[in-house]
Amino acid sequence: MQAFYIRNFNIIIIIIINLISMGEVDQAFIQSIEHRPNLDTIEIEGIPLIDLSLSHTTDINVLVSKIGTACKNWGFFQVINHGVPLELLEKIKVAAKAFFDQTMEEKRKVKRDEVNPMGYYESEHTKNVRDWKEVFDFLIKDPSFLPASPELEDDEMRTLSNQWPENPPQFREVCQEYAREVEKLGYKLLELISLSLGLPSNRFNGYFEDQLSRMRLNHYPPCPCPELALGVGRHKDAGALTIVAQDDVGGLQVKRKSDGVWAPVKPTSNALVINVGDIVQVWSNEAYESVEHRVVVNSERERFSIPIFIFPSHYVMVKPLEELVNEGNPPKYKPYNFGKFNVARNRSNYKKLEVQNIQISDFKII
Ligand SMILES: O=C(O)CCC(=O)C(=O)O
Repeated sequence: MQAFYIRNFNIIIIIIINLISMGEVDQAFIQSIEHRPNLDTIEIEGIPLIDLSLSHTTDINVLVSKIGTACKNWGFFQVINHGVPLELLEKIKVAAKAFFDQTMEEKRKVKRDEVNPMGYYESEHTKNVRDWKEVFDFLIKDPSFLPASPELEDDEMRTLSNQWPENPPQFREVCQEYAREVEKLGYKLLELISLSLGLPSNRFNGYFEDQLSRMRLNHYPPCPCPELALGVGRHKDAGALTIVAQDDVGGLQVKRKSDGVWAPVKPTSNALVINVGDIVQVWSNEAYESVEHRVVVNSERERFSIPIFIFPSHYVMVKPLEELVNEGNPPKYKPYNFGKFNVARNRSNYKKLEVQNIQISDFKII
């Protein structure tokens, strides 16, 4: 009986603390109960760490097989000896901090909006809940071209171009140099993924001639109610591949395929985090899956992360690859135009929609 009272007392205290925190924080940040994070520290082994260096003792087939297994079992892995110079990795983290440390007035000089979605933004929504973060986005290929609207019958295109801040000094140069190096890694990984599917290494090359890839700097400030909000809400990445540099704070979590448990991606010195996106899921006809992930925040330390999203050209029709489908394994997705998909998907970044935004499951053949 006493235990019953103590348990209920604890629950009431937690509810009161949550209500006080909710009072401090805009309701737009509050996740619905089923999506709130459990902040207990959990140690989970599993997300593979793959060494990309090919010494004379390592057979390329061993590497390809490790990549294939990681894509199949997790959709996520980390890589070391990836070829991105470590000093550059350090420089980009310093540049990110220097940018976000500026005043709001300074950052808003390069504020993005629905018309020009490249630049600084502090009120992005994921799955219609506001994220506890601020971001700076830029295109790898500048300018890039995108459909003007998601409507299929509308042929109008629009031009996207980057906005660069005057400060901090060298910010643009460091961002662009880092992006160039990570882009090379991205294509190398796509080659390994292609080989792991039994395809020629250059199978995906033609899809990226007018790539819409972009890089993002994420800053997650300390949050007074980390049990109620998320740095980025649960989502899957719409592109082919994502490559993330993270600092040592931790917070990225992956929904483990085997049991749906949220598994932390442990910060690992000098490593980059890789995840396959929706496009690889469709190309591979679900041999590989784009896995849901999210970012939890904490009340003490700010966190920085730097993803590069590898996106194909706007005119690419994404569909299961012919070589990977047959009578026994028919296509699981209807073809869709990447540019139109991307435009539709980005609509929910700016405002809370009443319904879930477009997902690749909308193209699934049942
Ligand atoms: O912060 C991270 O580690 C990942 C960020 C992420 O998932 C995103 O920006 O879409």
